Amino acid sequence: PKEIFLKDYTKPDYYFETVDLSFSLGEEKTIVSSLIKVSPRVKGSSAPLVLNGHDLKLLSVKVEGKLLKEGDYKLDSRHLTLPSLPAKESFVLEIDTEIYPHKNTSLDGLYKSSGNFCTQCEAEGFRKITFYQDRPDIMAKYTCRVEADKSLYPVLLSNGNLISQGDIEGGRHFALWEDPFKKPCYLFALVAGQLASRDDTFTTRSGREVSLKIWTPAEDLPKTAHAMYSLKAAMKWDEDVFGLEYDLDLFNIVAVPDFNMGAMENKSLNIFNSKLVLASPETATDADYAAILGVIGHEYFHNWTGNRVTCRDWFQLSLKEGLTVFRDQEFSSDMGSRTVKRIADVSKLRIYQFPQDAGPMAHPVRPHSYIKMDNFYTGNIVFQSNGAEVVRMYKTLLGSEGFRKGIDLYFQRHDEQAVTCEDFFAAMRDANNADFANFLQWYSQAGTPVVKVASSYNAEARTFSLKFSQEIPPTPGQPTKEATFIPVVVGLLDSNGKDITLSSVYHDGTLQTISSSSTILRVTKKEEEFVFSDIAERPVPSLFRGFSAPVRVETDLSDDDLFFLLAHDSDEFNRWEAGQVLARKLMLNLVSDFQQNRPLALNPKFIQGLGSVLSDSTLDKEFIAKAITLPGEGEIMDMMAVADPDAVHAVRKFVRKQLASELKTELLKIVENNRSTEAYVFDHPNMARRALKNTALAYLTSLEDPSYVELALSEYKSATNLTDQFAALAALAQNPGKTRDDVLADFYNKWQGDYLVVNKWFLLQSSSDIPGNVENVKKLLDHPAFDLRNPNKAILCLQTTIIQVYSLIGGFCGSPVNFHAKDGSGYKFLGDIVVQLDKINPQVASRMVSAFSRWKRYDETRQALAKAQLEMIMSANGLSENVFEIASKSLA
Ligand code: HT7
Ligand code: ZN
Repeated sequence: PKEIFLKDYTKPDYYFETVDLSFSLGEEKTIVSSLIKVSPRVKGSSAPLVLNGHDLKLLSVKVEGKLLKEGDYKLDSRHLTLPSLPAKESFVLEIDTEIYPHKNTSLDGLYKSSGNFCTQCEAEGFRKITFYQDRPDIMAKYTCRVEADKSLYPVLLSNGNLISQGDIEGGRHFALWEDPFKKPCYLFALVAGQLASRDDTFTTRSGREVSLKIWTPAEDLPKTAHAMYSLKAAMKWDEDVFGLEYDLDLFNIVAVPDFNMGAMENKSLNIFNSKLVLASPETATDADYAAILGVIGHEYFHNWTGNRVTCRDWFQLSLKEGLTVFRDQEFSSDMGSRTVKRIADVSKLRIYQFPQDAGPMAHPVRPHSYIKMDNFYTGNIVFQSNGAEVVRMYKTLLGSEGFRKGIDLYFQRHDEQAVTCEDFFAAMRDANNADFANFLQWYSQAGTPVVKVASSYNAEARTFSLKFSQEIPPTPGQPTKEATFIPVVVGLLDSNGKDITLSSVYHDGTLQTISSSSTILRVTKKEEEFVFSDIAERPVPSLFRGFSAPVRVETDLSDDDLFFLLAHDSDEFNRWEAGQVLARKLMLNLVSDFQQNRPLALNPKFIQGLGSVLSDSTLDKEFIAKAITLPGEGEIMDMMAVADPDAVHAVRKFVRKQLASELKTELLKIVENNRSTEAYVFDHPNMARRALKNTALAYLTSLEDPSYVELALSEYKSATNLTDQFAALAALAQNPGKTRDDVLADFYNKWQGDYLVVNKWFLLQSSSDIPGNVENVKKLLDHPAFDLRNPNKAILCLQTTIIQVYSLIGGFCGSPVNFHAKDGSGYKFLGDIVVQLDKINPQVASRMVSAFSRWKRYDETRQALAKAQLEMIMSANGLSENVFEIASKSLA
């Protein structure tokens, strides 16, 4: 497979001005006709026109109405090349192709989902529809005529405005769509099927009435109310916060059960994985409701950040994704609790992004090369979290107003253009006359910077000094790194726990006056010192407030300092962070005790510290739930020289049980005081209440005390919504035994008709850390609701493969103790699945194979076992480029 490099970017030789597409959809085949107005970049160019095409049957090519004969063009398995073209300012190219959507299990290009046609073109799926210059800097105005059997496909949708529709002979009908805005082909979309819509309207601030439609099978319509609420909230928020208004009269969302990712921002026709649209209190949890809000917002926000202004090439992915993820994070913060959202986002960064940045797939925010672009869409539902952090740093440095000025200038300069990350940087800089020093390094260097901070207080001089040193570990292809620009938001606490009003800070020969309780230190060199003056007593520094830069921080703060911050910091994020740092330190020490067969004992101060957070009624309840949740096993393993899944698992379980046992009275009170019999409401106070109650319940149930098991069973039975019911189920499922088996069976019986709920049931079991879970997961593969091993059935019923694969296999890899079972059974299980799955869906298979990518972090036995699986995968026949890229880079 060919590697593509950013440094090789060249402008296209030909631009496409207009594209008229016509689809004749059929059960056995679909005919796609395209008519493109082409104009050479340089007048009189004699360059060949190279079009991408994959799995297409070429029917005919015409240039200026003249049919080309076989010798007039070159066709290989990936390209159609037209060597000689008219030396005119523009000419018309017409291409007819035949494709087979019903056989397309890759869910890339045009495929069928539950009998309906739908498309996914990002990143490079359009080339599976027709021959085209499939690159985002080809921006054209499109029309799309869709024709299909009327009874099978009564609804025909595409981008833009509906121009005309009508019946044609043979029981067929058509719809003609026109998109008035230029777009790259990855934003093209088509949907045809039996769908009903929930309709609403939104009036923009300039008075445009936009018709909003959410399309699903008719029986699911009642479950789209929250999605519609989310869409309207997002439209309003984008006007209020970014001054961005919707630009067409119609906005469609379609929910499909079969989708490789969360959703897709196609112009005016967003396509969603059903799990991110459908919600009712009985079938969706608070987490689902929150994800729907965030992802509906995310896709809508792309209308400006991604669609109106798009990427010049795929290396610039962060230009749209980093910015749009940042925007959806801000949206969700404004709709709920800012601190809690920040904690959740930073946790995700630590779980998904930091480990990736330390492994063989590490790449900068703007990668230098790729084999398969799809492999760069990593993370969970939301990827590019590092890119979002980079955008957040602009805002931290410029303040809200300065950031908004930068955004305004960006749109003023680049509307309807395909641009680069430098263009965004330049807009931010120019709009504010800002000095961003070496900030651009964030785009080009891979790896998570490690920042060490040493503090010292000089009582005589009344100064407090912070010395920073930064280092970015080597990553593949980048053995050495330059210093980068790290904004450090700092506050200093006095002995009462109050913020000291900072008056001035001395740095690099200059004294800067401040007069506020926190300030931003601009750390731009490998080593740098900042000295605060007029500090009356030794303060406790609160560093990187709000997680002001995506770095790993190592400080010289004592445990007492950290307990002090946990109890007093005015920055809530840093209160949580102090608890996490303490927990990580303490767990790492216990891991070493465990490895050396020393008895485990939990520091009583830690229990006390968490205990006081637990009973602090002034704190937000969801914040408390987060504060008493221990760092995950992956996070602890990430800090070890050789990751030891068994030790980390045993220690985390031990700490949880100790906490539960010592704090049981408070935990029980929390469960009892936070029940509600009221109807389900999705708002922050209610979600926070449920989160706290269910976290407490899980702690108590972990004790395996019959009275708490009874309590969890009664919570399970009396629950009036899925959030509470599923939380009680999960609490009970921690402990192997009959109660677990019975309650899991009961839940399946209740929900077997709802595949989204059944997928949660799969996920709960596959990600379970109960001993020997590999065997249970294998059994689940035989469950009637699971279909991976029958590709024919899979084609008919894709949802049972794709979503369930995520639930079952993805969940399994997320349970370190079972995936890394020392006998290699977890690795073998995944290896076999990857080879099988790669034939059905390479994008999903490559995401699964990434679970092996950090195999070198484990002991020799595990290394050998994982390596053997990677080698086995590499030797499989007909391996996809997607899996090849991950497996080969992992082995390198
Ligand atoms: N921009 C969208 C990315 C996406 C995608 C990428 C590769 C393969 C399949 C895909 N489905 C959607 C999604 C987003 O930004 O949320
Ligand atoms: Zn996106």
